[in-house]
Amino acid sequence: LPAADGGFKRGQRVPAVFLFYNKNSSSGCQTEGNKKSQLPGNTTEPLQTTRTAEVHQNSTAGTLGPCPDTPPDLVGPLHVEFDTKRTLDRVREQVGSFLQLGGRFKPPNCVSKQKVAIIIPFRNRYEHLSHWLYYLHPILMRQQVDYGVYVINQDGEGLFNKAKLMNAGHVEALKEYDYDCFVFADVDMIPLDDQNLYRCFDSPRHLAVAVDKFNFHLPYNNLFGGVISLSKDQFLKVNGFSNTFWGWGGEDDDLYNRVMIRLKSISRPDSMIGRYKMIKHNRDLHNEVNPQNPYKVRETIHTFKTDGLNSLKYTVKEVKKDRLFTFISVDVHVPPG
Ligand code: UDH
Ligand code: MN
Repeated sequence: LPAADGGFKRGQRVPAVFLFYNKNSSSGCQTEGNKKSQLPGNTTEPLQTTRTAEVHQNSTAGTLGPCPDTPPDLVGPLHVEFDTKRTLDRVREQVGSFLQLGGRFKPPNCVSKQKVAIIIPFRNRYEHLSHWLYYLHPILMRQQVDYGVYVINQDGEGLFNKAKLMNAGHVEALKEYDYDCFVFADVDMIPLDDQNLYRCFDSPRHLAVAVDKFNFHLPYNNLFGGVISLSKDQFLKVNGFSNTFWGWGGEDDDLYNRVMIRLKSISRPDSMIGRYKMIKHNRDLHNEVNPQNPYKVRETIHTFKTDGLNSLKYTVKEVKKDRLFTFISVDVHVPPG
């Protein structure tokens, strides 16, 4: 892969145009960020990874130090609105010049501790994708992440399988770059605070803890969906997602079970920092609630060792490099009937 300079000159900072923030928000939010949530397994320490390889790579381009643990250009609460005139073309004009082809970015003046693949399960949601890219690229740049955005499209009209798309995204991203952290993000989930770091932690992390559609509260304590992060090692330890959840529901609870069985805990940001807007939408065609899925969630303990990354089968139909993202269309082998 080419050295990702992200269009910046060495020493240049993320442009001020990306530092927009919510003028209407109350200033009290910032201090909330220091409170630890009461959840078991909560940890605020980012995962430490060995980084000898990247140091050598980057040392040819000068003497870049490691990025600070707390990115200096974060602005806190964000103003988020879904302008209907926003299109991929416009977003490409607005943020494209800071990216390498395929939606890749590296901070220009420091070396990130983690290499993060953002995996978005997708079919026929281009309007949502425009909003996601418009908001997330600048946030991720301010967070000084070395990242790539992977839109994993389910080919065809068959029953949707979000979890299998996630597994395929993990495998395909690793073919391109030595990612050590995976953020699995629904295309309609937009964070409301850039202090919610898109990186990996000592425990698998649930980032979307306070979503507007649930009145900014966790609907149940074991919710582990919307936006989550797992290190490569954590994801391998749980054998990824199940491949067998067709239609809507349950795959996130099954992953939660896998994490609890194998890794014992999850982490979450504080509920002020972990705020999200979900873009309003109707239920998609061919992603109806599957009444069998809740029964499957009770069986995780018996199924996870043989149903997951080690049993994953899919066919790549197309790989396209957009400026803003890598689009990978996969046939997930929808069962007949
Ligand atoms: N997704 C797609 N295309 C689809 C289905 C799902 O891209 O056809 C992806 C997308 O990333 C989405 C995620 O899968 O964010 C989760 O699917 P979802 O947004 O349909 O799930 P959610 O729980 O909604 O948000 C369920 C239907 C709610 C209907 C509410 C009517 N008021
Ligand atoms: Mn949704």
